[in-house]
Amino acid sequence: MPHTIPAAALRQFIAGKWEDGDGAGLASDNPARPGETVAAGRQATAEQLERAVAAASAAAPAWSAVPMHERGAVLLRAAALLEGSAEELGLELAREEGKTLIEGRGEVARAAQILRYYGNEGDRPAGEVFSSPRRGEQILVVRKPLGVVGVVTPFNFPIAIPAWKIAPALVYGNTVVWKPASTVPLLAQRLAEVLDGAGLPKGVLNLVMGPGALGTELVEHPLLDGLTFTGSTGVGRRLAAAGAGRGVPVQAEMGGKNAAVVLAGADLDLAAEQVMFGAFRSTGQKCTATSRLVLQDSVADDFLARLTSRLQDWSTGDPVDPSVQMGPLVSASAADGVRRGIDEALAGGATLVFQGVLPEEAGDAFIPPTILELPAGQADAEANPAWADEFFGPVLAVRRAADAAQAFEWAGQGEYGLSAAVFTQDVTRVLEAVEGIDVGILHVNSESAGADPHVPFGGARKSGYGPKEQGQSAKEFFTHTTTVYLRGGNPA
Ligand code: UN1
Repeated sequence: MPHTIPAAALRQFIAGKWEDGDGAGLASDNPARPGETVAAGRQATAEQLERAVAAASAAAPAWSAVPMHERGAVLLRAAALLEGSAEELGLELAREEGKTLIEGRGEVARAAQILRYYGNEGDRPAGEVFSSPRRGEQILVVRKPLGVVGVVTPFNFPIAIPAWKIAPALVYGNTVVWKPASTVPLLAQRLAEVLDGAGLPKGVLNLVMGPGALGTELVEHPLLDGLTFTGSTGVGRRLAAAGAGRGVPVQAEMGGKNAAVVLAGADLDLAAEQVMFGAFRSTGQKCTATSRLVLQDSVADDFLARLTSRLQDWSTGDPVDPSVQMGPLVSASAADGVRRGIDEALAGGATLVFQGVLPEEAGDAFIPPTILELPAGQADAEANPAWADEFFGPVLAVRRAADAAQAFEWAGQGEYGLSAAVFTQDVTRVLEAVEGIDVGILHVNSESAGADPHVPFGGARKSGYGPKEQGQSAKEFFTHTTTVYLRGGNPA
């Protein structure tokens, strides 16, 4: 039983060695079981961060000289190791982060898939050849690593998001200093152990666990050549500004306030299922989660009846129980913030359409699936925090639109522009949505969350800064180019 599992020991990984942190205490707790410590140790100090960056810097020239094919082979071995541990790691993930066991295992499998994609990148083109306007010349665009890259990752995908940053960083020849969210240090350690076990040379990957301040120290470090971040817009912008001040590139994936639009004529059962997944899987803690629902008036009541009837069977509870569909938020304090948001939304005129029930023993980190309908008046709806702000929890804010044009306008409102979902069977409406909703990711007849490793991932406006992640856009961020004008030494 999970209660009897002793807390795992947390360690830092610096210059190829596992060592205790020298800083303050660090522990991760099971948000579903107050008082249960999942992992414990000590934070890294500024001195340990310094050694981590120095190790990454020292390892950089040799690692960039390793053929890309061999760098990819390390990632392919890591993918296989990760797959072999999916059961244990999925359980640890559920205990430390609070997502369900099925989602936890799924995330480990996804991290393996990401490692495999970038592992195979070792065999794909590493640059480009252009023709020259001059005879006897070719132009090569050669890709080179940035050097030492800082990786700062959030709690909500403790293993998949780090994999999709670290894997491209490594295969394109960079070395890494990684600072994970301090709520999920154990899963960070597990991924670092896997990469270490797969044969990464010393110093190529370094892991420092500790407070957010370490992220700032990283980006300000004179030996750091780039930083990739996923998390809140506030922190992302501060890190981006600090990077810009030093002239180093920063890639920041930040918040979302993603809408699902359900139009007349859509398959309402399919839409209800997908909206439920988009809004409530992972307890709504995805930057791609659906938090706005815009319903065409003529189908609104029918759709809400189908959605709420599905949610009646959606149980919230301890995520390691296989019969449970939704676990707690990552912590009681995260849940407090969401509860405050719900109260403010209700005070601002929203009405409660649906709220699931919690088991009696549920602690303070739990919030049931919650659907709020916003006031009909446009100004009141748009000022409502459930419409304007990212709650990062299981809360869906509903509005009714007269037609598709109004629905798309509302779906694209605000400063965020990460993802959207449109449910329709009319291809004309699909084309209007592609043109009319300014988002980085648009799903047609599927939920707003989800990402494949070979295609660009990222948002418009307040949701993203710098090159997008994944696929070939990852190469854009993790490399710079040397354009080589190449002629023979002895032109005719
Ligand atoms: C997904 O939609 O499955 O922080 C992935 C996040 C995103 C990842 C979403 N960067 O939630």
